[in-house]
Amino acid sequence: MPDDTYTFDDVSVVMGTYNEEAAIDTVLTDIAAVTDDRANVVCVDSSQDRTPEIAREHGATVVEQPPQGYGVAVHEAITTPDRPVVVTTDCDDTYPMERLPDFLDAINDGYDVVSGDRLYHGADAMPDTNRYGNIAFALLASLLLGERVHDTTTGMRAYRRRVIEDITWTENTGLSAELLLRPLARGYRVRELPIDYRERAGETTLDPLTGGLAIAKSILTVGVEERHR
Ligand SMILES: Nc1nc2c(ncn2[C@@H]2O[C@H](COP(=O)(O)OP(=O)(O)OP(=O)(O)O)[C@@H](O)[C@H]2O)c(=O)[nH]1
Ligand SMILES: [Mg+2]
Repeated sequence: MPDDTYTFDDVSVVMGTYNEEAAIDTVLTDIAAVTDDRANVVCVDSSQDRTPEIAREHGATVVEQPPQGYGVAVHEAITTPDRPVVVTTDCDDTYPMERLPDFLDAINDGYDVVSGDRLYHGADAMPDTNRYGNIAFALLASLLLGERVHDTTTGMRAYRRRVIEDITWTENTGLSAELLLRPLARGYRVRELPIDYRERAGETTLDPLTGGLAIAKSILTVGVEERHR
């Protein structure tokens, strides 16, 4: 096997976890099963419930952090591992961990960022407001980038660690969009991979209106900044 072909020994799966007691056992069990227990797992945790204990029982690295929002947690999560491939996911059992091999294959095909596109298959499990919001975010981002993107706020992506290290990240709620837009604007090889999306296990902590406005602002800020670089 050539040196530049990665296996799950080269992969870290990382996530923010905020009171995900209802889902974390399933998510970490799925990751272990599909990666033959070879991916290392990092949870940046702000929970008051048993989430961090469950994560440790699964052998995950747990970094504790006061709750400061999605992007603060995920930024810590993506910059913690030292493995060459970093995969993000949410810890609410919405993303198909059985697709991890496809994400790794696309990295091995030469892509720098592989982004799970939930809207391709219709995202029936997504609340209507979120779905229409996500379609609007993708159109706005496509307009600013001059290139069609389909799902800017997906939580499931694989990155070559080099991309994460080469770029300065500024957004919080909008970090997911930023993690797609800046690499695209800078000419990294980015691929969107259609994925299924399931209904969330456990309660949401996100307010769709304030969250949505923050994401729209991030897309505008990042889009305009990248055009003027
Ligand atoms: N550590 C930490 N994790 C967070 C924080 N906010 C969100 N998360 C985690 O980040 C991931 C994404 O958050 P979600 O609540 O699923 O956000 P979403 O997918 O946009 O919305 P819903 O799934 O509809 O609730 C989940 O695993 C959360 O537990 C935070 O402030 N701190
Ligand atoms: Mg979620």
